[in-house]
Amino acid sequence: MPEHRTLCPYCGVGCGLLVEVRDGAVTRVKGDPAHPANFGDVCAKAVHLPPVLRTADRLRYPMLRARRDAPLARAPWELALRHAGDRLREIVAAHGPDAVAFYASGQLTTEEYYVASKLAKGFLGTNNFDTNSRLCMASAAAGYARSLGADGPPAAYADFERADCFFLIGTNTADCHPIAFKRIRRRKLAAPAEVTVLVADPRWTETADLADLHLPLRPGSDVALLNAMLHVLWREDLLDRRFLAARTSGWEALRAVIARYPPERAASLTGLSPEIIVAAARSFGRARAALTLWAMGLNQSHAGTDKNTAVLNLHLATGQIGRPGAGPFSLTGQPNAMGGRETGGLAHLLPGYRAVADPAARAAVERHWGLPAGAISPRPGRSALEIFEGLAAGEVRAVWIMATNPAASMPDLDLVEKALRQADLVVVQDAYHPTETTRFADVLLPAAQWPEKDGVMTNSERRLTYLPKLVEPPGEALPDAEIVVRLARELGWKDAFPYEGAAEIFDEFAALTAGTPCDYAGASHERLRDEGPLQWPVPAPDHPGTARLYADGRFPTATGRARLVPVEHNEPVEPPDAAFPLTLTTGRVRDHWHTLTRTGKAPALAARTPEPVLEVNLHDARRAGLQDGDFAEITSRRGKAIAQCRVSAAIREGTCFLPFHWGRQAGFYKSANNLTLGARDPISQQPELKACAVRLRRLPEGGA
Ligand SMILES: Nc1nc2c(c(=O)[nH]1)N[C@H]1C(S)=C(S)[C@@H](COP(=O)(O)OP(=O)(O)OC[C@H]3O[C@@H](n4cnc5c(=O)[nH]c(N)nc54)[C@H](O)[C@@H]3O)O[C@H]1N2
Ligand SMILES: Nc1nc2c(c(=O)[nH]1)N[C@H]1C(S)=C(S)[C@@H](COP(=O)(O)OP(=O)(O)OC[C@H]3O[C@@H](n4cnc5c(=O)[nH]c(N)nc54)[C@H](O)[C@@H]3O)O[C@H]1N2
Ligand code: SF4
Ligand SMILES: [Mo]
Repeated sequence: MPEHRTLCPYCGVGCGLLVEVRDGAVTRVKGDPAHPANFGDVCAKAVHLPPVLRTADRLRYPMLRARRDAPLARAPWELALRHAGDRLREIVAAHGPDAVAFYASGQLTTEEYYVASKLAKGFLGTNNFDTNSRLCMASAAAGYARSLGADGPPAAYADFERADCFFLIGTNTADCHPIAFKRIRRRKLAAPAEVTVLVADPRWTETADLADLHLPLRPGSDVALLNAMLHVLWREDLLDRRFLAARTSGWEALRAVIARYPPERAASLTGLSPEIIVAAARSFGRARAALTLWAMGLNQSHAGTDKNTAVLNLHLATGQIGRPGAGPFSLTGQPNAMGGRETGGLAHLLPGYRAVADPAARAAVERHWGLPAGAISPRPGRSALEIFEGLAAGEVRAVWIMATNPAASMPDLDLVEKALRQADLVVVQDAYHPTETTRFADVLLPAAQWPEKDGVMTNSERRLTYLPKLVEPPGEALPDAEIVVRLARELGWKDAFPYEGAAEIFDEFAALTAGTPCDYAGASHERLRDEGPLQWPVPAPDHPGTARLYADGRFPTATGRARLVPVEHNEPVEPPDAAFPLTLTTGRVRDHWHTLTRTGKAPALAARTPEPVLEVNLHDARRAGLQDGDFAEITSRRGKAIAQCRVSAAIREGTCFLPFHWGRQAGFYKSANNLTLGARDPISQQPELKACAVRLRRLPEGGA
């Protein structure tokens, strides 16, 4: 059987896959030994893709309802798109373009993102185009731009084999980026005395199992820990003075702040001992090459950008950047959240890491799109939560949702449902129906999913991989890019959306990245297919790509120096109190992906983790009268959830953990996002999904 090379559609590790297709269906998935992300390895989610691709709940035809109280009925494509187009035109005419918003996803291909954002920002004239990356990588993107001058993770997976200190903070790498973790573990086990692994997580996880030091800090206290580590390195003269002097600015102001974070003070803020903070700092400071990896434990916080900044301060002050084995390295969540950032898939961005607020950037993009000067609005659009708040308040009238399930994945689901009920028009493009979100659609459009369409995605290490179309989509489903292009033509912009296929869209976008930090003008579908995956920047067709950024010590700031930015510890927005004495943190399990539309239907995966489980510390459990295996009602200021308890010492006292995979469709009270809150970071606008106050009650009451 011939095997086809492609990319895994799940996490941002971006593993290459070999896919066997028989009679028009995917029959087997394994790792691609030639792909530099995984060299043939693969995790269970990818292996169990075949049974989830052609389920009975695949959405096969467009569906439509002209009245909210009518059921969705099958409609031809022409009618569905004409209806959506007419309604959009009416809403724009009556309320202006900012009454329309798009909410897209890190699971779209680069081409899909690009055309959708071109339609919204260039042609409909609204920057209300945001994505679920706002819940995911927004704080990392903001942190890199603030400190280094541009977004973009500087390091490469090849650094896993060269680092001698791994600092894993706010990442459960073993469960969430399993193949990256496998490489780290291999490095550690090959040289256990030489390589140290530090893990900072309020929970003991599979990741922490590899650690020399596990730092079970209080949720939200990362800045205190990171500042104190820098304090120790400063006090013990473990900084890179040459790098500091030649390559950075702002040391004096930063020193003044970290001077106030001795380990003893940080100990009281983090709940860790001063000794473990000192030990972690020394391991980091004495390493030849230190690599910090992080994900949602830092980003999903009202202080997410500051947490990122504190990591970058640590690396800049020690010169641990731009060298083999060294660097700050955010782990991207979704397979193409990176491509989203590159194509301007956030409400304040334009393609090529350009900013909406920058007049020169707007002018460059307007020229590329053949638009008159001033066509792109100078106002950044609404971020994800602001879109839904705007819908609930009647300020936004229409929302177009693509490849994301906000009625399960956003904080405070009551508000999200209210927003969707209140909207004049909800259009949803999904591969499955029903989902928590498709239930609210006025127009429901069937999307082709992996591997039913072609396109490009960028993984965590800036590597572009081409994904070919391997099978036909079911029924009348279409690639997301084609749906958007058809809509654009329906709205009258035929000439600006002339594409015959994804390759042309890619070329138009790649040309627009020329001269930007994420320059991949030298890439094309053909080159990626023939030569294999490439790491940007790759500015010319004969350029080999770039393993690591900032190897020359120059940063894309006005001065060429990286900026040290002092940041302070900041308590979670909703600290525990007498009524809600515990901090709930939420996240993932190894065998499920997000809102279960795919992994929930793989029998082997679903059987391993059929239900959400609440992790509770044994002291907290005793106070709540809970024993291992009991069912608990979890209450926050916004709602309730119910889950069976796993009582242990693996999670720090005062903290409990609930996975968020189960939405209300799986059972109203299984949803962690009944509880979470919409408070967010003032810079990145990323919500605080990792900390809200809750109380627990044993069910049934009194143990009957
Ligand atoms: N199996 C699986 N893998 C996935 C996904 C999936 O759904 N399932 N999704 C992908 C996506 S989109 C993403 S964004 C990534 C997410 O990858 P991760 O961020 O690794 O996953 P999470 O479980 O959300 O959170 C990671 C850890 O943060 C810890 N944490 C909570 N609060 C804090 C804090 O204040 N400080 C610190 N230091 N740690 C804290 C939690 O205890 C948790 O173990 O995973 C990707 N990979
Ligand atoms: N409490 C809590 N909430 C969280 C998080 C957390 O840690 N805690 N993490 C947040 C993070 S980091 C993320 S990334 C989000 C993820 O949240 P979502 O993006 O809402 O989760 P998914 O289930 O991946 O949703 C993807 C949707 O797209 C559909 N789909 C799949 N392929 C295609 C395609 O090719 N085209 C189209 N049109 N549709 C397709 C799927 O069926 C599914 O409905 O959740 C966030 N929410
Ligand atoms: S580690 Fe991520 S990219 Fe690699 S096979 Fe698993 S889910 Fe796919
Ligand atoms: Mo994510």
